[in-house]
Amino acid sequence: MATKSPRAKNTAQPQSLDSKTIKASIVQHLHCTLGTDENKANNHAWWKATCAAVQEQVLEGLRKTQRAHYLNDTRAVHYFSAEFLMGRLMSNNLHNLGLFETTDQALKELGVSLTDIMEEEPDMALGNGGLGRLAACFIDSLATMDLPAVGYGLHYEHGLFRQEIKSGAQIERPDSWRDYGNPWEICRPESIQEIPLYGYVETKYGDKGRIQKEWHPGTIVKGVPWDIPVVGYGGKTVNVLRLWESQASDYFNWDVFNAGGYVDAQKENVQAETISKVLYPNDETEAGKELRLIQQYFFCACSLKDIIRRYKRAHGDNWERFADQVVIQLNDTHPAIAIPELMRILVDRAEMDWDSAWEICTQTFAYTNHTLLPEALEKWPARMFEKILPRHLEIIYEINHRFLDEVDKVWPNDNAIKSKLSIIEEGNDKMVRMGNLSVIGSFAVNGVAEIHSRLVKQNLFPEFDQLWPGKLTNVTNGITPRRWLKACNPRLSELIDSKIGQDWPVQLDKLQGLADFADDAKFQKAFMQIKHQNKVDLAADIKALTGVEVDPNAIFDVQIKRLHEYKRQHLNLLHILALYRRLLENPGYAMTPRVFLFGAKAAPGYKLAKDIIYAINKVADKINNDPRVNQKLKVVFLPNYRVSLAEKMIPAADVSEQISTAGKEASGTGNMKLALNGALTIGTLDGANIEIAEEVGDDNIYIFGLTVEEVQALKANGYNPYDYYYENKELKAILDWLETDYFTPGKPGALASLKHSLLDGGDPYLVLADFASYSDAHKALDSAYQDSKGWARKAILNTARMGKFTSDRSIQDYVDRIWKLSSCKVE
Ligand code: T68
Repeated sequence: MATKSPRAKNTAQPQSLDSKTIKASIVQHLHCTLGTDENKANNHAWWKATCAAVQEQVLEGLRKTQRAHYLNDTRAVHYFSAEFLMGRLMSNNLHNLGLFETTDQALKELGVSLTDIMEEEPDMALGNGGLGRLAACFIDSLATMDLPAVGYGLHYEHGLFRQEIKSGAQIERPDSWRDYGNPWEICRPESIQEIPLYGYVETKYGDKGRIQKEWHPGTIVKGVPWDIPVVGYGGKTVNVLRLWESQASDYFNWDVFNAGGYVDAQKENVQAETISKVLYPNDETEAGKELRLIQQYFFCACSLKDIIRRYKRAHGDNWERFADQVVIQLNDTHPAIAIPELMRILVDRAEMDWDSAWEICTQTFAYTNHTLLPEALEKWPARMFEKILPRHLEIIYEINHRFLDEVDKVWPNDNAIKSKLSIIEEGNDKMVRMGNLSVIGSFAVNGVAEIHSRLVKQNLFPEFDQLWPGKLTNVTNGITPRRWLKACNPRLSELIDSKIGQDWPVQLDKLQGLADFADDAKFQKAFMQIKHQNKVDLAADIKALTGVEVDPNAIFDVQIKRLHEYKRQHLNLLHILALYRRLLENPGYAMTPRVFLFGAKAAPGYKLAKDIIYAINKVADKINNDPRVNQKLKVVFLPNYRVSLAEKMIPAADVSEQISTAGKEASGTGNMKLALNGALTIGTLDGANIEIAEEVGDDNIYIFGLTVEEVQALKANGYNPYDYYYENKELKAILDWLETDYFTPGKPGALASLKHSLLDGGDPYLVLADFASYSDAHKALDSAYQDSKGWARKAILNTARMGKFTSDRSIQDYVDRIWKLSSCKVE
């Protein structure tokens, strides 16, 4: 059952501003900030003027918050993340300030639609997917719960690529979210940092034979901070997300220049401005990408300097209280370089002895793991480290050396264990294992859902768990209900308000109160009418975006997430093909009309992922234009899936596809967003699906497929996908279909790579093994939908029982188990 409500206390107190005041402020900004007037202004100008008016309120909150934190000398968490997938901020800020309705009214009086101008805002797409969006939900919760916190990351000039679909295939275009400025951010030149790179290390002998190391960098780059205020719900605490932009510094390359050979020595070095140019799409082999390592070091070094500057302002040069005041959460291993960087600052700059410095470090850092996939565990070539960060490599060797001495005490002379736990992977090309460095340098390590954390302990880091019992723990992910219900689904939010009051956005367990109405015919009707209305809205968007007409009376079945084999969008596609075949073979085949909706970006270098997108689009074209079936079946791939599109799709979903191979999806968070909005999950026992099933109950979710244990056993016994291919006639026919030119006229074999990956490729994610069970689950789901009252009850109970998955609960878990933070009220 749901856990106790977290300590979030704010209810959104509408601020004292009335619509007249807001109106005046918007018009004032239209005139004096934008230099235009009511007659000339287009939606973009109205959007900017409204942002400016809202930002005035935001900045007042920011000033008060910073003053309160300073006066109280609060312990704070510093969330280090290479990604913050913020999406749009206008609606969120208005809701959190309690100014949404008033602003809506003010704009109406000016003849302007708030909904329309909100569409002017580009998404801040500074993240790939779940990991980046989690960071964004977490900073919303931190502010809402009045917790002192700073988010630290990179101010990418280009976020995740914009996806276009041309003749069915994904094309990547640059994302230019800042072309016309970002009204929410503030540049802080007073806090610029200088960051060294490259060069060499000099060994010096100081007093009493003390060895001193001095890093002579080859170049220095400038880190310019941009602050994005993060407004908590209720509008009291306004924290900051500080993102670093790289610029060439005045000292750029001076040393090398003076030493001669300027041009030659610098040719292969990364230029300063390129560091924060672009976000790397994930799922690529990252080893070897020098710029990516520099990005990581650049934002960690800037952030640490910033933290230390703030600490010293209050505590001078006395480091004793550092770990009492500062906790740094590493969002995956991407910021793990912060560990040796803090060691360098303490040992080389503050001249602290190693043990004291290590004590501070290991009391400061905590690390969140987001994946078990071996290819996603970060490793960097040692020679790349040596070139870019020569002193850090030395420090890493020293950390490792001392650590392996400890290992030897527990497992004497056991070289196998040592080589497994070592930060350095030996071989022709030595590698630095960032996961091992993160575990060794942190005081806590967490996975992101129960099952994932168990697998982190049992399979990924079992010896570390033995070495430091209790260090490895779980914090199940969550999502902010402010964005993912209140703001994105206003109709449902209003209905909920009318039944259980207005506290649920900060006390999500209160949704349980809706369960009392799960069988109430009137409530069911209202709930399902809202779903229908949301589907009507989405259908209009689909028509506008793709030209495809879909019927809001059909089941809207949604799979939205990054494209990856382990997420198995191709399992969904195979099932769609099965339905298509069944309808062709038997026009009377009984099924509820269904619209399958996809949204997914593939990493540009991930060939099979792009082939799957192409296959979905080609199958969609065929089905949507086949009058024999298109009254019952439609397939739509919505291009450029992103936060703002998710906000439109999620409220309109009936069915949520969460179909990863068991053991592969660390948690998932889209699963939570969809269930919160009343979609029923069809899913495997993987990641947070397991906990969702526990909460909503077996009758209200469609679970299918192999369990983690069954996956392991099947693989251990030698999985042969051909067994399923020959066994299951329907499956064979579908796979063979992909080799013809039925979906790609004149181009036979254009979809064949899918079939090959599933047969000769060995089907690494057991798509064929789970197919029959998946198909059965869909049949059960379809017949359940026929019973409209039964379905309404299930949908309501999904919403009612999602309280556990508020990110406020996740943050409270971090506070209690890891951060040991206290809240600080801002008056
Ligand atoms: C996701 N990871 C997990 N990674 O896949 C998902 N990777 O199960 C989980 O719910 C979510 O994290 C939050 O915990 C990612 O999103 C990345 O985006 C990524 C980015 C760069 C490099 C590697």
